[in-house]
Amino acid sequence: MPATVTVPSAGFDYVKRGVMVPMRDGVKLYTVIIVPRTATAAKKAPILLTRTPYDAKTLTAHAESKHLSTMLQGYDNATDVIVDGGYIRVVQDVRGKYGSEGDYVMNRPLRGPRNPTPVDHATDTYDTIDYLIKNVPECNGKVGILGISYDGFLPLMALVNPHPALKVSVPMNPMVDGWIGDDWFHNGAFRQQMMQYIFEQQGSRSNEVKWPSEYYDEYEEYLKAGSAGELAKQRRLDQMGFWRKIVEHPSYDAWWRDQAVDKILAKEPLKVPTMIVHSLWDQEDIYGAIAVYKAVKPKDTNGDMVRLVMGPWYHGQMIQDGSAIGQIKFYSDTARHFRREILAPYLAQYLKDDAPKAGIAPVMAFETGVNKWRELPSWPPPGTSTRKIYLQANDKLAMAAPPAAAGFSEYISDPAKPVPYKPRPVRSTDSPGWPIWLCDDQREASSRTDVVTFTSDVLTEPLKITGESLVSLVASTSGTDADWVVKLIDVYPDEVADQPPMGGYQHAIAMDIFRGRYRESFEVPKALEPNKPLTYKFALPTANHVFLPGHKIMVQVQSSWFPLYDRNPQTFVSNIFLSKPEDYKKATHRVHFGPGDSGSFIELPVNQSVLR
Ligand code: PG9
Repeated sequence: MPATVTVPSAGFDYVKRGVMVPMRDGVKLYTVIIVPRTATAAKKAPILLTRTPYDAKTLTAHAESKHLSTMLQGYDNATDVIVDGGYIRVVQDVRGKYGSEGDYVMNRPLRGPRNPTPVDHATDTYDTIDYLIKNVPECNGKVGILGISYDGFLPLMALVNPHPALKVSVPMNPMVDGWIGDDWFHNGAFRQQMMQYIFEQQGSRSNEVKWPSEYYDEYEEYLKAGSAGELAKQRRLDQMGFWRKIVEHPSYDAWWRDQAVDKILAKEPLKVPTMIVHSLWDQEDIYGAIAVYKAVKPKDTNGDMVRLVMGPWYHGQMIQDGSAIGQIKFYSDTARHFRREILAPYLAQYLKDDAPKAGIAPVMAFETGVNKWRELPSWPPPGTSTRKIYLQANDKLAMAAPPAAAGFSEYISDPAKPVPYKPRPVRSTDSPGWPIWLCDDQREASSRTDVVTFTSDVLTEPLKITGESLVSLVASTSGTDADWVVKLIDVYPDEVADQPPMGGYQHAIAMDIFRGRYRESFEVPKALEPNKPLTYKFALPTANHVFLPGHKIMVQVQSSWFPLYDRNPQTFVSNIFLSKPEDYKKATHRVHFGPGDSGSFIELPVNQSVLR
């Protein structure tokens, strides 16, 4: 082997440099700077920056090709936009990961009570941009930041005291609030398949220490272990600081609230134009983008600072093929449309010296069911009003108020046989299994005895929903704690002419889980009174969907979603992470219905606007 190897670069259409960029505390961050030859000649190209904990070198080295378009293939590169736009591409490892110096803290909080150091992602972004505009001579002095997920959380952190050269930010599928509805918990139910992520992400600088497991099927692995805390003990996850924090903070206390990025940005002045990009079937961060939109939009008094894009995608699908998710087809490449017609002109407007105004509507939302992009003034759009749909006797679902008699549907929820969230074997790293599970056929669930279903008559008119459906579930348990999973489903007709296997498909439009102990307060859990009908109110993720004539609406209710969510022992314990095998008990669960609003219903954000 040669001591060093020289890669021939004659004919390459870019120049790549790897530099260590100094931060204000002396720590240096590994940064890949790729300058297209066109920019070398023109000396006026803008920079597109992505900061990442996922290895800058790999993200910019798909193949050491002559051509930038090949080299940037892979995770978190909107390759066509970057290459066709002639941007200087910069990808940087965050402190403590891969080539960067310093210590790594999971979603490092801003400086202050939760972070006693003088640095955070806002200062690191500021220092990086300052370095880039002074040390990349081909740059026109304008920088944009973009990224997906963790790399989408970072463009949001960049908005805190932003550098004046930061001209635009595009957070895509950002992780915003880890407790309410993004990666770590949903409404208090723990997403235990993230334990593996924590182990590998915090176990070593370059993720070379892997989660030790003898199981192929994670359903088996998590069930055998008992509680998430017990599995963590077996796998020595307690070595990782972030895991210890999670166990210390199972409820929504100040530790979580202080780090919620939407709450942070609500207090910051709006200085940088921002396009928030949301995936309607985001299996990882379905909460964050809309939460940030709600937090910052009221401050956008001139209407020129905030844009929201909603596409029919799984997590990160906007940089891939967006023609379908699993069986659900959209009949055009929605992701390519986003990149070409929305993202590219938007970035150009703010970053290029001579680009025209992009004229992107305040909200660009893909409407599923009719499969069309809509240009909207706001979200939810004008014309949205709530309409209740009631769970009723005989497995019925109807807008008409339920008849006078009260009643219930019941099932036994057995922690020894939790409801799988997707067909087994379950593997968190499975592709395409994991990315598409929110669109899996829900018939698997509806044929179980521990899932209750309520179905409407066949629709004769289209029904469009634009926004969050609000669940008002009246339910009881014979135990003292319980989880409630509520799913709003579009049931296809028995015959689908252009796609026969879709006959009768149960396509989930919005679903989420709520941990019963947080019914009265997210901060202070409380035991449930056995056998007492109690009301659980929570929002399902945003939808922009038309239930078409010939389809039916279905609501399913169940009490586990395993192994993604840890099992509720159904016996109240002070910390579910520490629950013991004997705490896990079968319980009888009842979903109640009744006259007026006394029973269970969902408030649908119905939109009357004309369908074209
Ligand atoms: N959803 C992933 C993540 C973000 C933030 C914290 C932990 C995980 C991701 O895809 O980056």
